[in-house]
Amino acid sequence: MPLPYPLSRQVKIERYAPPPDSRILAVSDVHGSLDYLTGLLDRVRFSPADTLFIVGDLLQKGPRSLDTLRYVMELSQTRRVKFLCGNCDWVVPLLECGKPENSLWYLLRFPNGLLGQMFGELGIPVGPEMDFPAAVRAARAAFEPEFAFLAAAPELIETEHLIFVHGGLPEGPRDQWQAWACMKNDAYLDHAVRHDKWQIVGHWPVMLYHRNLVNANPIVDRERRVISIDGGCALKDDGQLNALILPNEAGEDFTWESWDPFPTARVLTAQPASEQSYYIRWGDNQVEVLERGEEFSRVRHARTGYELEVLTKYLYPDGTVNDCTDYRLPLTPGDEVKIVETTSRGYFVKHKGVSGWYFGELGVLS
Ligand SMILES: [Mn+2]
Repeated sequence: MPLPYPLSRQVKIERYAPPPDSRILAVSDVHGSLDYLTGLLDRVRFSPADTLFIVGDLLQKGPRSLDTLRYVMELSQTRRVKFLCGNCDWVVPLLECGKPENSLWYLLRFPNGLLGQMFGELGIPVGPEMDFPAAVRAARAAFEPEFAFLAAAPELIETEHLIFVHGGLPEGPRDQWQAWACMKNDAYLDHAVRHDKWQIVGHWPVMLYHRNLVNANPIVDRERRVISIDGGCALKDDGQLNALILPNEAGEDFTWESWDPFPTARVLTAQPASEQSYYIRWGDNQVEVLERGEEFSRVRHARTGYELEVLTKYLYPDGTVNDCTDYRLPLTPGDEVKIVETTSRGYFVKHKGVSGWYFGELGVLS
């Protein structure tokens, strides 16, 4: 079925040449998590010599969309920041597509998103009875620079060696690439289109590509020349924001830095990896509760029959469960970990971007 306008609109492509000596950084899927973005930019010592690509989904789902947008707009005044739209940033085209009820539905589902925060600043109450078109008109008048910034952004930026696109490249010839298909291109690594240039994509949290453990680090697919960088910040409790660091010249010398807000600790006792484990993730998270406890419950994953213990607070009333794993991390004394959860049985931690359980002793880092 053909997509309705504006979803069918051809992708807006910007060609850009960073200065030859510039370090290239790529960040995606900030989703209104301003503290992750500022924390990460501090960590990579983001400077005027760098070029920062923001590969879409700057907004929505997280707590501070409007502040994050304003921060990036301000940063763009003094630094080289190249922002391209993801499906969650496409506020202007979706408002113009003639279906305000879709936008209202989205707003009611995510009242703390960009529009909700604009309405909040204007003192307009959000609810099913609101005059949505009038509220949008008021917001567009009051937040003219913000709307203009979003409307001006392309959905794809191309340099001599690199393509930055939120979801991925659609099949078919370039003049038929549709904007929406470039942004909302789910699970791209499962069907990625090979291109001469390296593609830097976000959109699909990278942990969803792994089966038995949770790994938030960028995935470099050298065969198809795609790097997927969405570390699940704002969407996953143990997520992180990744900054991919790329060479400006042709080359495959990629590194990355990550930021998350979790406290750091030092492993004191050794622990071997679990022999088997499973990762229950969003979209495939129906479970049967076998034994409900106050802190932990034993569940059976509906599709696979795999049984594991999960935190009871992760169980949802509709029979699904928050993302979780029973993976036990292989750790040796001296390893640095981030503490995501402290429980009576042990810790749920991250080690170098991989999440799992640790049942030994931790020393606090000063
Ligand atoms: Mn997205």
